Amino acid sequence: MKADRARRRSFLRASFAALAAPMLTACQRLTESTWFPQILATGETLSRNVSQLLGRKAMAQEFAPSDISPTFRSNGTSFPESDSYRQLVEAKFGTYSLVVDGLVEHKRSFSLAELRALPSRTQITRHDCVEGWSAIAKWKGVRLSAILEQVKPTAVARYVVFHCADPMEADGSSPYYESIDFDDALHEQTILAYELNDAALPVENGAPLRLRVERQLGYKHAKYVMRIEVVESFAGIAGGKGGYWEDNGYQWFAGI
Ligand SMILES: Nc1nc2c(c(=O)[nH]1)N[C@H]1C(S)=C(S)[C@@H](COP(=O)(O)O)O[C@H]1N2
Ligand SMILES: [Mo]
Repeated sequence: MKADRARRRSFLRASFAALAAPMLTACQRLTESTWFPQILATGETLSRNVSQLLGRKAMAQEFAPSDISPTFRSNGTSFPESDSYRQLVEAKFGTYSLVVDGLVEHKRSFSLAELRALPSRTQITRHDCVEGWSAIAKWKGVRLSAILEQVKPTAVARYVVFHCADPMEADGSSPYYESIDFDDALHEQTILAYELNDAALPVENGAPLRLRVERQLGYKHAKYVMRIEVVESFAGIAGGKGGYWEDNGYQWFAGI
């Protein structure tokens, strides 16, 4: 039994290596950058099956303007309970800045104006929440790949972590957080949205900046993003599972 499982595992590992090498080369060509981390050569990805892996470059479905849902509800936090967030709202987010740090060559922060000046993308997509509701909306935001190009993740970087403004505990601790790998971080449809349905992103939907990672479930789409941290592992972050809901038992890879 044990030997059988070991054999199967080493077979999987060998097939994976054969698959990963050409894909990695393709990715590198795609992004034309030397900093592109070795996203596929990891044990973590072994836990996803091969069809999922091959599908990771695929685009999420996009819809027509006529498909947009009449309302886009708010779920989870609808107003972060902290003095610093309240001050941001009062200043109409003029004082907001996004901190980008961790395993990057150039740590820095970006004002909303600076983010708006970076390459953007507009997309009409469907949001699917595990609680059993979906809604189609139009999102506009800065491409996460454009931000990463500015800061240059180092060669050991594996994940991008989003730290949010909303505390999940009544005492003001445990801010919501989420993470994705570079496969998703560099995907064309992965944006930090500042507009919803052609208007400034409302507070209840994550103002001033929220993640859209269209091929994953709702809880991955971090709202109220204050800081992006590039890491090699989740070990030092909250419960260590890579996200608030993950620390509470949800899957880290929430592919739709
Ligand atoms: N910071 C933060 N991000 C979050 C949440 C949250 O409570 N706090 N809830 C998540 C869940 S479960 C969903 S379904 C979506 C809801 O986004 P919406 O409020 O724009 O509908 O945000 C996700 N991102
Ligand atoms: Mo959700």
